[in-house]
Amino acid sequence: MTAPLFSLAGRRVFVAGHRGMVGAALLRRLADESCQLLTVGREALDLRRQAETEAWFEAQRPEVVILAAARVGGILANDSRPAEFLYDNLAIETNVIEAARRVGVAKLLLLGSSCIYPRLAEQPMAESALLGGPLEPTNQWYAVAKIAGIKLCQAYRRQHGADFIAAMPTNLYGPGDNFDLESSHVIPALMRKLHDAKRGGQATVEVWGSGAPRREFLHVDDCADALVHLLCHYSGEAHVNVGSGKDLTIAELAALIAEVVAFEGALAYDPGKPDGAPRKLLDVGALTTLGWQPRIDLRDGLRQTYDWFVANQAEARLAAS
Ligand code: GFB
Repeated sequence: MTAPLFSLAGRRVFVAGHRGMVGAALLRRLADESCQLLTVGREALDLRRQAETEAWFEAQRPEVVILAAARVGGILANDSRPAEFLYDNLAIETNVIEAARRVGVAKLLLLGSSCIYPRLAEQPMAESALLGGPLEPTNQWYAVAKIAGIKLCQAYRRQHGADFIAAMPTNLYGPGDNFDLESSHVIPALMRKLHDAKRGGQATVEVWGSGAPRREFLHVDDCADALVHLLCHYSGEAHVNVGSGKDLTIAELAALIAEVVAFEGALAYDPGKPDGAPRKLLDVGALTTLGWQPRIDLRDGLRQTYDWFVANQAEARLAAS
């Protein structure tokens, strides 16, 4: 392992979005670093409001910022709430990045998503595939906002010499995920549906789409570890993909979750629901070269997430706002 370029020791580190799945995983991971963590709840600071955001930065003077606050959701939420996905994400990014520049933040890491790449990008998708073709229509709004975030980091590097970097994680899952069936991603949705079907003695569970799309998944604790690695070992204009480098079909995933949950009934595919992008597998060569590897295998990660769901159902079943 090469010596770190940047040290978190003794720094005031602001995790924006600490109540989300990624933010919470970052707090767990950063507890191992000798840094001072800063967080603020949505009720005390709305990052979509520029004046509030700048005043908070002025008062708190963070030295490092991890921008994990975002309007996120699964395929249906993205498709049905385009204005929120575009406006909220653009507002959060522009406000946090400009506020960070104003107070001289030493390092900022913006989180994006693998949906920034063209719908039919060559697989696995290298960082250079950005803007090479049309986006997947169901999540183009979120994708455009996240592409703007990458470009903001690049622009602030060029014009202001700011050390702002961007990471693009693949589809994430883990404890603290959103298990609301209308707005969640596929893993928590299927886990909840299969669990309820098993408990209720239901014979069939509905899986959206054809089951044919391929997706790559990364456990959120692996993601948090990769993000801390990038903060300490990377400084550059290019965004960096964060993934496991392995994918599977939604049908294979559904069968695996059924096994973890011990659901023995049938899976029924609903072609009336969207498939989304046919495949989203990241090329993780850049991150591997920087010395990072995932540790949590999908089956183990699903078991651990299911255990968390069973133990925290009251909290997990509440819809994320
Ligand atoms: O996880 P998901 O909502 O997001 O859906 P995307 C992945 C695939 O799982 C799609 C299928 O083909 C869905 O049709 N699927 C099957 C289900 N059953 C279900 C179900 O019960 N619930 C859900 N949600 N899906 C999102 C983007 O795309 O991925 C976001 O919309 C973001 O912007 C995120 O990039 C990581 O992978 O299709």
